[in-house]
Amino acid sequence: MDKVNLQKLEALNNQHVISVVQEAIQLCKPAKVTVITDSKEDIAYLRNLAINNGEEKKLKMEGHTIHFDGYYDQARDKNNTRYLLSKDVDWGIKVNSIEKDKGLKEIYSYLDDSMAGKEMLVRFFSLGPTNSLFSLKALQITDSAYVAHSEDLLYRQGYEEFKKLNGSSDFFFFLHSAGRLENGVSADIDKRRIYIDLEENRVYSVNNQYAGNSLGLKKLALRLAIKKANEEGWLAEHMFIMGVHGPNDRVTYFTGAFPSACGKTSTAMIPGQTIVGDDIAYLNKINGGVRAVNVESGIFGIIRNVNPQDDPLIYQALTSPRELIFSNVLINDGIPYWLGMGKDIPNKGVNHSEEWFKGKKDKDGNEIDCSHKNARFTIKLKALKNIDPKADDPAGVPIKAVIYGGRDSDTTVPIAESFTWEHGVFLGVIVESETTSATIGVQGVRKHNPMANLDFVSVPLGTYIENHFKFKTNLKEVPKIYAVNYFLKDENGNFLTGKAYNKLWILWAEGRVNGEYKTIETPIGRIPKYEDLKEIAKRELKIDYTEEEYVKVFSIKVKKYLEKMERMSKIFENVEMPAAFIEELKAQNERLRETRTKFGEDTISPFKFLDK
Ligand code: GTP
Ligand code: SPV
Ligand code: MN
Repeated sequence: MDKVNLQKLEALNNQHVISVVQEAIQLCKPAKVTVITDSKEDIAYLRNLAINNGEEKKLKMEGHTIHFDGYYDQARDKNNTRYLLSKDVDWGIKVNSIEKDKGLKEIYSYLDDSMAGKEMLVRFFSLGPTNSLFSLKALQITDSAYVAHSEDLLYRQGYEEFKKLNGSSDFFFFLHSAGRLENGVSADIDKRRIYIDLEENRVYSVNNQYAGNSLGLKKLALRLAIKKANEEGWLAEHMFIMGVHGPNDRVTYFTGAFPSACGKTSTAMIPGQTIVGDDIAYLNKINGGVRAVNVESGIFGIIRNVNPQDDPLIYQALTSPRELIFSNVLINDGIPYWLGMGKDIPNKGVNHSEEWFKGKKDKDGNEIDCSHKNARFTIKLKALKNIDPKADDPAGVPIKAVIYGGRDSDTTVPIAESFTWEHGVFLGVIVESETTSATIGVQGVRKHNPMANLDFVSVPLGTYIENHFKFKTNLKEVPKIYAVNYFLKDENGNFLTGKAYNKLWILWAEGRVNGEYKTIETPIGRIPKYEDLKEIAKRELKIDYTEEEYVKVFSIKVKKYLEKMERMSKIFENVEMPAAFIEELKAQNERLRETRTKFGEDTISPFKFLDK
């Protein structure tokens, strides 16, 4: 490290920072080390480096670049993401782990020399707004200028924040190397590893580039944060935060957890609302109320189906000059194209499979789409016109409602309100989702995904859930909890509710939180009355919402729900869960059984519950 860079490190007055950087240098043996501060010059250096080393290429439009991840590095690699644990643990969920000494030895061997001939970048960030009680500090070391640049768009700068540590070791540390590159992408995918050391608050990641694997601050930091939150009594969640805009300029803040690729960004972007964040939130109790901050300050969003009709604001941001990274889309003549963009797609170009032409097949004989289904864009939140004015508020925003959503084609209603906080936590625990392209593996398989956070849970599941139940303690105002489902399908496999309808459900919930609308009590929770949805649909969507549509999706599929409860009973049979959960499961089961006996039907129209 040269003198200038060393001075930048020393200015932080933190021996812990100096030693982890030194250790990383000894291990990875870079040709050069560059410390990036919060200065404009340092950030600009990084941006140019990504272009100069070929990790990003300039596109026609000013500020736009394209980055490709390897063909087999297009999503989170759950199999090779492991906790380093000194002893076997039973967390009540499948824990992907490796014995610590063995794991460290393995990953050190892959990191050894990994930066030979390359430049090591040292970056400091704040997870959450700066100057905030909510926020955590994170140190990222990487040899990928794309990773460092992405984090610059997605997180708040933290070099100055690190000075406030006063020499303490209270920060997360992420060491990443893309490993050996071929044509600009990680070549040794078979040696891709992401190893998490919960005791040291560190993550090592090697031989990968896809952001979910490489960017320490995203899902790797979430895993570390969940453990910390559990110990300290707050929540670290896979959640969006949004301002929902009701009548008379009323703004009510919601937070919502959906599994990957199941609707966080699309909910936070519902027309007429304002976005605080779309992926990761920290929730704390302050003065008897729940407040939340967006851990991030940008969006690493799914680009598929972003088009002028469905996502006008994102589309506008993606098609005007600004700093923006496209990943894994098709490039033809310096212009990006992707699935579902609502434009004719050229039949050749360059994409994540390198030179691409329509009909091209991969090694396994599968036809390669023009862009990957999990292709994404990276922008700052402030690129969006609907950014909420409080998006950077160090005190967070006051949360009045929490939403849990899955991807369920045949059982759960579009929206239901929980009877109590405990019932709401229960609804979060029983979220199921059909798998998507955001993780490597078969798609469309129904998987249990408690709080949409299963992939990132880093403590025993029972402890994690208990922390949610306990969160209510000392709250003067308890947020309402909703379970939503945008993905019901008809007999022919077509979605029953279009994306536009999501606005109905959310605005109904906003009304409920503010004391409006009566509900229909069903065994699975309180659902909207037809006339209220009809009124909101008329007012907000200018459509006539028909009774037929309503009955189709809000009928309670008692048989299907009972099957779901059976799946849950099985899953939790041998898991140590909080008593409150076991009670809720029992009560929900009983309510469903009684309902089936009373009505003698598998599917019950919502109107029938009115006559009760
Ligand atoms: P991550 O960034 O992976 O955490 O995902 P996310 O939860 O933010 O997912 P996002 O909102 O980007 O949605 C993912 C995909 O689901 C997109 O391709 C959307 O088009 C689709 N989608 C979102 N909302 C709806 C909906 O209401 N109905 C249908 N049919 N598809 C939807
Ligand atoms: C997700 O998979 O939930 C994402 C994308 O938001 S990534 O953070 O890259 O995993
Ligand atoms: Mn996510």
